Amino acid sequence: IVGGQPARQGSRPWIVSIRKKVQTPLGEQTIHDCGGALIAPCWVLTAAHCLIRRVASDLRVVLGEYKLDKKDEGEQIFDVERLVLHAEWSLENNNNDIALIKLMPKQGQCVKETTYVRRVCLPEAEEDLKAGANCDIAGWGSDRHNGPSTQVLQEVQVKVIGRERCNEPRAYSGTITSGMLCAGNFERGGVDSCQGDSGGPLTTMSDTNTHTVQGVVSFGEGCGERYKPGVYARVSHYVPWIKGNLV
Ligand code: 4AZ
Repeated sequence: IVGGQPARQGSRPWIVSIRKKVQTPLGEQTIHDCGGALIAPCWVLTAAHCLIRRVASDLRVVLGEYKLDKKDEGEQIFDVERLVLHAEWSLENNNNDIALIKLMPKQGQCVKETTYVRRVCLPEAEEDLKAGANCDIAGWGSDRHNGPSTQVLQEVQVKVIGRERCNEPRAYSGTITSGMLCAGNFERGGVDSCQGDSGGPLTTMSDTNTHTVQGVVSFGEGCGERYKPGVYARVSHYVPWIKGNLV
């Protein structure tokens, strides 16, 4: 996250750390790979590009995560049962960069909802966010292009940028589809997602404090540059796909 600040522990209980297992001389460890969002007790929403060259047994999901290098109070850790990538995801143009991870239940149950671990809501199908709408992004990604991951969960507010503007020649020049959403600060830059935030949620908050996942961190040119806002998979466009795959 570029231009952000540490989140308060427990303030984003739906965010997860998707971790890749690695063998070290000390035995098996895991390293943070991508973000995701808990949308049902056994299901995490993330980006398809996070799961390229991965199989379920390579991964572990940590919920209630706050400091990456610490065992935080309220953490819940799951192996992965199944990966579901959008069949029309394209690595060439980043279209349909959305996927689901099914957690492996323990004794017939996945997540136990607590103050540290909770679901986020899905939007209505094709619901549209207005340009200028305030959203939050959060993650453990770098705070600058090519920087390292951050240890403490970071968050920042960004504004939705209309598709027309995001498709201007000085921006993404016609490559932003109806399955994508741009957010950031178009003229100034400085607030953005970055490497390691991929797969994580862009959320909105309603007047009744209900949080809804409207975007999934997908791609961008650099991080925090003017005219090159972050691009997110537009979750409302994929609600039928998501609901149809939660089985
Ligand atoms: C990445 O490399 C990445 N500024 C993620 C998000 C953005 C850029 C790059 C958006 O995973």
